[in-house]
Amino acid sequence: MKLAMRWCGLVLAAGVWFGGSGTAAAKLVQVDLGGAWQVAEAGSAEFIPATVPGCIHTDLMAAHKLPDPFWRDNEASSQWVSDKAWVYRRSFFAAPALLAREHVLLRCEGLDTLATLKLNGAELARTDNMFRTWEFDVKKLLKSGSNEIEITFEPVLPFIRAQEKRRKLPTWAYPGAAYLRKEPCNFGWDWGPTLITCGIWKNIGLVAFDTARLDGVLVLQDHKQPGQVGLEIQVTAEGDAPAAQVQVVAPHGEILGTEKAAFSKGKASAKVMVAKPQLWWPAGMGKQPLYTVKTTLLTADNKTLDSSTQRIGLRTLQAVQQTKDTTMHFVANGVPFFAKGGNWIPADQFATRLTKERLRRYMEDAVAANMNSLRFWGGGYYEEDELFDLCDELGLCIWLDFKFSCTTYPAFDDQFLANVTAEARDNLKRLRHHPSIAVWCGNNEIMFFRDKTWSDKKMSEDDYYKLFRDTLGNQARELAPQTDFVTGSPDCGDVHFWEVWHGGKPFEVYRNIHGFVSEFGFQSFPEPKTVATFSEPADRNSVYSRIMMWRMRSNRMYMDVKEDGKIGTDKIMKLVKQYFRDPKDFESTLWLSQITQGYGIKYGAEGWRREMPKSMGCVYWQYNDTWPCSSWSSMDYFGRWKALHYMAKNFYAPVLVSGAEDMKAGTVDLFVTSDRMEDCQGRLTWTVTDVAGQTIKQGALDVAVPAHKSLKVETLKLADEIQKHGKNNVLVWLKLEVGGAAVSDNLVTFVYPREFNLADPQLAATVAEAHGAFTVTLAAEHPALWAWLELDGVDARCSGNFVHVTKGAPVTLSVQPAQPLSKAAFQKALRVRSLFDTYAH
Ligand code: BMA
Repeated sequence: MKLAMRWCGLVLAAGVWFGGSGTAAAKLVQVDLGGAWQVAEAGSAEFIPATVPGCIHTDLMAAHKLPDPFWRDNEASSQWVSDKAWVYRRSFFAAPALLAREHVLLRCEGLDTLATLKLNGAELARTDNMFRTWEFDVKKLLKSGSNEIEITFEPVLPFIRAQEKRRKLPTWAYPGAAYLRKEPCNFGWDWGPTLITCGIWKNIGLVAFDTARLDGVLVLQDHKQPGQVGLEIQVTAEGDAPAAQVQVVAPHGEILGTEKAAFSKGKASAKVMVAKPQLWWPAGMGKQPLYTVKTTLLTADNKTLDSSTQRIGLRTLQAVQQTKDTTMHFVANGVPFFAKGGNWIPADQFATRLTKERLRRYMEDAVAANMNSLRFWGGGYYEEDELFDLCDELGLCIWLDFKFSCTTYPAFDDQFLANVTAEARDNLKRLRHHPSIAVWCGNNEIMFFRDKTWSDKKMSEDDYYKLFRDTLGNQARELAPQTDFVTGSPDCGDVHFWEVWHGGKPFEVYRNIHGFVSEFGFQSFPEPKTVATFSEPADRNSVYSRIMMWRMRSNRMYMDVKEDGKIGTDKIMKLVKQYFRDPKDFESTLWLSQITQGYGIKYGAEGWRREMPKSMGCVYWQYNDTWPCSSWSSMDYFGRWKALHYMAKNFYAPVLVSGAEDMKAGTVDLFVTSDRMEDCQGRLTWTVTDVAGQTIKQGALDVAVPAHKSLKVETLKLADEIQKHGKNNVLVWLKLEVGGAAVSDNLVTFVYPREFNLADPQLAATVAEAHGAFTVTLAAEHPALWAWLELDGVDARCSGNFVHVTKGAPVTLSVQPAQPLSKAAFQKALRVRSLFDTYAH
């Protein structure tokens, strides 16, 4: 594995590329071989245009040979694609100067997955791991002038079936897939389709160099002395380089130090002291200044052989595992903090069509919802460099799983272990400098498949520890020694709590567990606009229509499983009706499922934040989607915020006001919870009304809000009011102001919302416009609960949504349409509704 890509191909004429002018004889050169390729089924002469990086499905779609697999049930009729072998090819030009270099390599940063490579007709190599960077010596095979490269991808199912025949691996996922180092959820998951890709999914090109090149740069930080950070930059090289030069540049461009170090046994080490360091902090705790480390490999007469650039953050960041005295928690620069976030899954089944812009928006939306952490879950692929760059810039702390999930693995096979070792080394070296990485984690949920010995359900603990704790752990400890490593999730004191969704229990059981909750979740349907992208109008008569249920994968991990989606749909509907009422129509069902999901996740999240430090993390399942579907996500495939995402913005607020109700005692304990770095003073106002909105009682108190603490500040005794008005007729409205500005509000009830006999709230919206930006003020005569707005036919992002409005307490939201709208068009498109509108009256 080499450092981050520095492709520098020059285009001369269509389809002809070369690099290396021959003048800077000693410097490493890279020639990009991405771009326009051709692809055909093996044995066919009918080549179609292909794009590299890319995959076979997107190439076939672009050539109109494959209808959109996301439309209705097209997934089923798309299966032929993965049953075939596909040949990718292109020609390219190699200049004599390039061939004159000492070493000329073909470098493939990602081949998905069983590939045979040919250069000018001769077989070069076979590969079997999509997560590795493969490099091959091609100096002898290359010709001066035109060359032909051809990569054939074999279908993977016959391979894994043959392996399974020899020895079956107990699994929750696709049978046999664990034999192949390929994105596990590509075979289907309980939220994603079975669309098995192949192709050149990352950069490909030639690398030519003389003498030596960089192999790795490890930056070690010493924070022990106050007021300074000592950096030790360890450079490793391949070949015989005399020296390395290292330069450290401050966030605003000032050069802090340039040091040269000689190599000894393939390693050079330079030290730079950073005085008055600007520390990198998680989002909400401070800024994210990024320093630059520039490393140059030098010849004896100071000519550059190779160079690389890395952005780092000065910080310590730990994942402290659970002990009998403390719960698992994160610590940044010595400050323990509550991790607030979600679980990230691949954001597209066809990963190569993700753009940097899409990734940026996903990460900005995490910060917009007051998150400071994300878990990059183990069933996907090692995420893009760009994604980590964004997390570095935004202060999102990453729990980074190695890509092993929900199945046993053939740890008894030494070849498999060697393959995995190379994969781990590639990805550790690629990613380890990112300040956002809080912890490397060996696997997702494989501890549940661990037993004394192998059986038809489990793998042996010896093999489990050999693979996850030792093989992966040893690589992590060697290559990223300052980042914590844990064997698995939940195998380090974190909690995956599935009693609600998979166990059929009510949301209240969230209050029975504590700790660092790294998975828990409840599903909802996507909103109408998203449903319309994959369905015909007739599919939208019920969430039990065949096409709606096609999108429900709980209990149906991959296509061949004979389950039509009814089990999962029933699970959503059961809690919708338990907490709310029967929605009156299809659209109301979609929205009410989202309100139910948000209601439940909020219930858990607030409880855990309230009891910090007993609980120190809430990372819900799941943040995003891989295609338009019903799922646990808070944001759908198109990035549309579900009700949960808007609610997360509130329940993850830096300073939270919340209430814990006790129905039996008729009390509400009021809490303020702070993730701020400084203490502050607040004013907490509470108002008790009936469901018609009439005030029964109110009060206010000044509260001290200490940094990183949660405090019970008051107990409201409402037994008399409950007695008089009825438990289903009492609402407790909370508002917290700091420095005169509202920072958090909340609503506490003593019964499930289904028991409220709501009056028509007469919800009304007033629109104001300034320079293309809109504000909408929602007002109501009676409580409008979970009031939300949307624009017909136009996407919009709101400052808040699914809010509670009542007489005398209007709510103003800013709304940014995705496309420019006149005020008249905005008003025409605007729709406002609340819980009341989802029921038949
Ligand atoms: C957990 C995750 C995923 C899965 C989710 C919902 O086990 O790790 O594998 O999608 O639950 O079942």
